[in-house]
Amino acid sequence: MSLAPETRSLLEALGVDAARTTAGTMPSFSPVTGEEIAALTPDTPETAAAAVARAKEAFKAWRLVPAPKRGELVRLLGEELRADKVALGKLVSIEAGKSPSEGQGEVQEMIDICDFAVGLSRQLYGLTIATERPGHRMMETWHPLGVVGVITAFNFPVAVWAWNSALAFVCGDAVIWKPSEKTPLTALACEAILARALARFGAAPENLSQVLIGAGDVGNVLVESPDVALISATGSTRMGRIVGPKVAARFGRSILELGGNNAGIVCPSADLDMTLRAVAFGAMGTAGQRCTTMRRLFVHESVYDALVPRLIKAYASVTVGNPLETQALVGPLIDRQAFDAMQAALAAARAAGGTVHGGAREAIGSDAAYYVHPALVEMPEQAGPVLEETFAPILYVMKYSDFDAVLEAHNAVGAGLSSSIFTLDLREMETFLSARGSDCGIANVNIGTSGAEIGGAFGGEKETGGGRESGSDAWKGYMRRATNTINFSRELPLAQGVTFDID
Ligand code: UN1
Repeated sequence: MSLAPETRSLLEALGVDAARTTAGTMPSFSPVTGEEIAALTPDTPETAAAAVARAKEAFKAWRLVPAPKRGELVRLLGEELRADKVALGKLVSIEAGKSPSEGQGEVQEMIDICDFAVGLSRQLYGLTIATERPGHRMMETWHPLGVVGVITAFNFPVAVWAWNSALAFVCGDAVIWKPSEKTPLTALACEAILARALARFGAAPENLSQVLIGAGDVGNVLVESPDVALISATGSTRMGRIVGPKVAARFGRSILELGGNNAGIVCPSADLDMTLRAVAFGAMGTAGQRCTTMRRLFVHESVYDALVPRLIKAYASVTVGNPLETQALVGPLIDRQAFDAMQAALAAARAAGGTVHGGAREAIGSDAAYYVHPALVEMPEQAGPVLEETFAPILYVMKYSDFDAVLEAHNAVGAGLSSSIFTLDLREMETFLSARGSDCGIANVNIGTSGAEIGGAFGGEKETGGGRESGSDAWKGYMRRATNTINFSRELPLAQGVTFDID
């Protein structure tokens, strides 16, 4: 089966100009078959700089459009996404290797954030604050911020753009998107879908949204440009260590959504049937390539033998296969590099005393596609590769006996994105959610670590970067706040009782 013609007709149906995907020097591969499906013309640092200049102009006009009117553009984007949900979801499956259900789930996440942002466009509230001076009023105003540079990873090739763009548009910002070089086609498809919404909207400035195709050198222009007010970057902690300091050095703003090393704790009272299903999806779903994937599991010694053998069985029976041709729950890894990293982690786990179940490559399709059976590794302790994020389906399982000690072990890794506790015990649950509990940005009870809804703020602490995207008040990161004090009296009282009388 050759995916190239199928991809081309899908791109055509989505409205992407074929000439942009066939004539270039930058190949694009599908992890489903490993074959080359497109050849694109990459941007250069020069074209990226020109995009920044154009975005700056677009921002100047867009910031003056009333926010609820800006919301109308996002409402239309949501409509276009609804119309193209199946096609875009399929392209996500081709380019990122997701199952059809997960590919479409990702587009649904885009639709959800559009709906959220439309409502938000009438709720960009500031506070009115009591002042200590008579005849004065103090308030906060939220203004558009500027040009937002969005850098995204291959694993959520479209949803993360939508989280950022839907909010940025209603907040009055212009967007430049640098998608992963592993998933340029879905980015071009989003650009085409947005173009339809913009055409219907009619009144948006040119270049409100631009896409830059290319590698790190192109993204670096956004990172270093003083004209890009906010960098919202999703990817590895390694990437964040490069991007974060560069943006900070120019006093830019950043929202970093980096690695996760997410854990679950299974307590004595846990509903084991439910826990089993939650762990299976959390650890094996999306072939372990979510930043929220469950990577560590602490199981209380009293339920270890009731749960872990069942989990090992579930691992053995999970279906791995071509997401376009089968109903398999687990699709391919993104590329060879991911496969090599997984095998290296498994070797290190063995060396550290781990017992590995699964993890072998499966001969599916051509040699250039990397399908693996998910691995469950029973570890004697949390050491070696367990402390690091490996972007592959490996779940390290450890036994615990003491609740306080397991909380400490839970937090004893660099990343701090997502976490779960499985318990029916109120004390354990509340402790896990308390100040001395999980130190992650997401802490769940009786559900897995992945699959967050868009309504909550998404992101995490420590090496996860501290940024928050998506719901709640994450929009504040995309606007600038002004504190206004207004004197409507005939006097000029100074704050803090200071006097400064001139004749
Ligand atoms: C990511 O992996 O970068 O919570 C994002 C989840 C999804 C988003 C994941 N809603 O798993």
